[in-house]
Amino acid sequence: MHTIALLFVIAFQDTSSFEKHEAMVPMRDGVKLHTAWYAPRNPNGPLPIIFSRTPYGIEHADRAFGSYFEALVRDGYIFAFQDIRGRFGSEGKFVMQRKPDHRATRAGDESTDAYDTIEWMVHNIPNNNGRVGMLGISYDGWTTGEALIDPHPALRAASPQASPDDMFLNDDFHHQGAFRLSYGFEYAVLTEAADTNSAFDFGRYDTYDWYLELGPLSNVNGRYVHGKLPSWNNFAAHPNHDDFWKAQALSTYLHSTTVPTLNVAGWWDQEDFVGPIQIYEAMEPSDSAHKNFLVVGPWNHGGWAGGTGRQLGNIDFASNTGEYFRDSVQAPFFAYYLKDKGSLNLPEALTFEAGGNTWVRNDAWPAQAGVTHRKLYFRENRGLGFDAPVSQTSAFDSYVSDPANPVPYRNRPVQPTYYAKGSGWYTWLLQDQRFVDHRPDVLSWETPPLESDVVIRGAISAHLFASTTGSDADWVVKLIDVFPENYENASAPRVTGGYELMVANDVLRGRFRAGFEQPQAIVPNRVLEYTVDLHTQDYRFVKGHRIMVQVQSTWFPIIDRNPQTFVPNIFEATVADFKTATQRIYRSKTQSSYIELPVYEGH
Ligand code: PG9
Repeated sequence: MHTIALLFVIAFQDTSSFEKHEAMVPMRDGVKLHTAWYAPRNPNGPLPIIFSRTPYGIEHADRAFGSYFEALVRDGYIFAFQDIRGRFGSEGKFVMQRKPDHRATRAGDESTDAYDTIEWMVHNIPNNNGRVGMLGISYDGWTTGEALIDPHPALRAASPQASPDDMFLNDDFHHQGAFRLSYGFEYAVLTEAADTNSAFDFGRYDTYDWYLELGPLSNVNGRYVHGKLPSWNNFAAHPNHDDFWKAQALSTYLHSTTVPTLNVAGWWDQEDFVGPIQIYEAMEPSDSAHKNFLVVGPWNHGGWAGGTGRQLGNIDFASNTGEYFRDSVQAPFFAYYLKDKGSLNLPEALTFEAGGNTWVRNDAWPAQAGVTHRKLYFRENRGLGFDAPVSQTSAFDSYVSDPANPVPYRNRPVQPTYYAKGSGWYTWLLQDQRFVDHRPDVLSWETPPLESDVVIRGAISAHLFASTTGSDADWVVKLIDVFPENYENASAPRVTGGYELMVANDVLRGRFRAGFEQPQAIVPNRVLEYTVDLHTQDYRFVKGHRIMVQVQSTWFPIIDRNPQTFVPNIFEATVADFKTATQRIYRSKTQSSYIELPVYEGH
């Protein structure tokens, strides 16, 4: 393992107009946390404090003064940063997503640490106006969310951005019960192999082969990390949706919305897309004062923090969406609540409709107004259509899924996630899916070219009537926009005719079809209905494009290989448990697989 500097999307900027101060701030249990703040040299009066808490090291915190904070710097704030417990300059022990239950025992957690630090800052940082705003992306978004649990009264605005929520159901470590192998392993090494950031030395550029040669998951401890990574041990000890996972999820706690909150997500976030939306939804029922907002743009993980946000991967979104967010959403939000400046021009949910490339102001999310839920059916000859199949017989399409030859989740080479010289990780969700289209274990169904635009705005789900010859199976479903054969766009020259862009996608581990707490074996060859949550989207399939759905049973190595033989805990599966299986996807009148789409028909 070697030390790495985590590259965040933000560039260094001159901080000479600030005075830097540092302190070890005491928490309620005596642990001291390394805190730095930057105060403008010539303020025009007391200023609010913008505060971020991170496991990634605040020694380079001034990098945030690049584009991410540019508009905030213009408006005038004191900026404070803190290393969380057990990381970099802070005392105490790091625990991955430490659960917030220490208020009674007076031991510290991320929620009480935020509280205690805010209390200290408003009394010890000179020239502050008594108001604090918190923001951060991903882990720093999650620590921002933790501060919203019994918040300090001086916390007057918060923006948890790309924060994970329930890590068994979605986000970094699992999706619908399927373990995110490459991310889970590499992130545990990053944060737990040392007090600073580390990367696993694969000794290879393409990790696909490394993970395949790894074999069963028990070899991670057996061959490489020998029980030294607490998170890896927890993945193995908690293979179902138990209290361990529920106790870390922010949505378990956020049922009293008092602090104005700007939740931020990216449609193509490769790490924490669902979390922010679930946090927004958890806060909504108690938001009678209308202070809880959602913004979702055409971004990858944290993509709004730097650059213009006009392009992502090969795709062009026709305007500078990141700049728009920073200047016209984030900065006015904090100015309004922390400085009583300006007016708030935020709808309940601001979403970017990719494909049509416009911002949409929604009065609810998932959107309701003008939306009709329509079924898009799997049809004969690999077709898709809004008319239900008529065939009475048990019509199906079939493929063989082989765990020894799993479908790559992205175009190889699969560089290590945090590969310093550039990794395809950051934009894999936008890759042209033709790279797997003709594998025999990836089936596609598609509509004819659309005669008019189809706009989807809201919640999407796949309903597969499927059977397997095994006793467990993964069902990966991808909703795809197929560009016309004659497509040309000078702003997106790598999007060639027939490009297959994923619009929504996810995997369900079949053992969890009836609930995530108790896995159940599948009866071989029995046709069952599997519901795969494809979450929400705002997307325009433009006239002349086609809508495609792909189904497959491996997605490697982002998802570990399902042995396809039921074992109570896949972390304890042996080589002999991994077997090929024949999968059938049914499309008859009585067993009609479909995608439920929120079709927007308003004007
Ligand atoms: N996706 C990262 C993460 C957040 C929270 C827990 C674990 C991982 C991150 O980018 O911070």
